Amino acid sequence: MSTIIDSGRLAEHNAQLRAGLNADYEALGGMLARRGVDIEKLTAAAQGFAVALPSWGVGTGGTRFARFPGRGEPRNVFEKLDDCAVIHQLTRVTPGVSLHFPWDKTTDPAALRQQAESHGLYFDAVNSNTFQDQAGQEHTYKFGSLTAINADTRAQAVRHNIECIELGRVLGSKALTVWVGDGANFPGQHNLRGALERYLGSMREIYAALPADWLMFIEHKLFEPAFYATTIADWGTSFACAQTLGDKARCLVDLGHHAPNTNIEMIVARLAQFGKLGGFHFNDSKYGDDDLDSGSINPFQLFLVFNELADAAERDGAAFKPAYMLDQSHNVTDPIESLMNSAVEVQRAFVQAQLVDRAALRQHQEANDALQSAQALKHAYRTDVSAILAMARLRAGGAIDPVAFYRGSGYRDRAAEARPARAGASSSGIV
Ligand SMILES: [Mn+2]
Repeated sequence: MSTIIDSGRLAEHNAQLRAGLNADYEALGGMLARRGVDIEKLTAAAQGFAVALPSWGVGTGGTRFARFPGRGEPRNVFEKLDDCAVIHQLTRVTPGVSLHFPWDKTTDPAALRQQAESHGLYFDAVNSNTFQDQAGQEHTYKFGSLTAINADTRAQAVRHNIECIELGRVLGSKALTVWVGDGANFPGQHNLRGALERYLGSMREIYAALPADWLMFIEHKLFEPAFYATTIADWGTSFACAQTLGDKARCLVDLGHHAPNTNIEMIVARLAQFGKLGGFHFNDSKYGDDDLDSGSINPFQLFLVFNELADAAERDGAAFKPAYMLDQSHNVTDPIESLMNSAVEVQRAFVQAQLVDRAALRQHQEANDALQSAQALKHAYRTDVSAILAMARLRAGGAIDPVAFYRGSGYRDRAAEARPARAGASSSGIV
């Protein structure tokens, strides 16, 4: 496996922090043992966890108002993969990369796959894009894509999704994520039922093109760019469509795509119960689809989501395998640092959820003891599992402190030299 990070310097970094980590790990292990928990099992679980990177996340993001480009941004999908490799080499928790077409389209997908494999990376779900017009495209998506009134526009959007599947097959992906911004800005602009009927008609054609071992993820979003009525606005619509389309269609939960204060963990529980939870786009938000770093605003919500996932895993066993992906927009940070930190925060929530004493929780629930039930969750959530995460990284060949090592590595300086800024470079989406 090729490495972009100097392994000698990484060994030095880890050697400097090793004694402190050992002491913290031993202290935490002793505390957990008194609770009947084997720290080694948790560390092994942490090492087995993975969350995929969004290729569009390694470039600087933006808002509707402006984008302030960072230094050394990747200019094409091969450079994006290099940045993803750095994130994975240091955190050891992000072996998958989710691509977005046509932003990441290449004439040589086999070479792309080879580069990914040389970095120890694979391709997770591929994402289609019919929420903006592409150069040379015949029909505009201004008034919708898969739901467009114009049949030729719908056919063009369907063709694009099928092309994504074909590219994904060469790359080794096993899923297609479909998010459409289709909807109406004015009451009366759409026949609400008619728009969903057209969507289902288009999606049936895409579904029919899925290979036997592929899944299709339907991503809902409450609003934006449609501000009155988005066709796939909520999990109920997503669920109904997934049920209608068939077993390979599942629902994808992007944490930012809900109204403020929505009980997202309950949505997760519902979708898991009915076998339709396909996966996640992790991020965080305060007001809307803010695409902030995972765990930066509401880490307790992230923990509660993973608590439901742990419950589902216990009930459904190995068959329960949702896809975990990050989907964030980094406007004021180095995207590599944000993605490393966010991946670790998602892994943290996963490990904290393993700490919930489920037998005790069930007893409290059956005794209608609301206070102790809540405490059972809080007890797990309050446990600082940082030493477990660091030990998992160290044992897998990563960095004890990924951000500190990255800052000292000079990677961004080298990237800035090798990748001089040019107009219209990397596409950095906000999706
Ligand atoms: Mn998303």
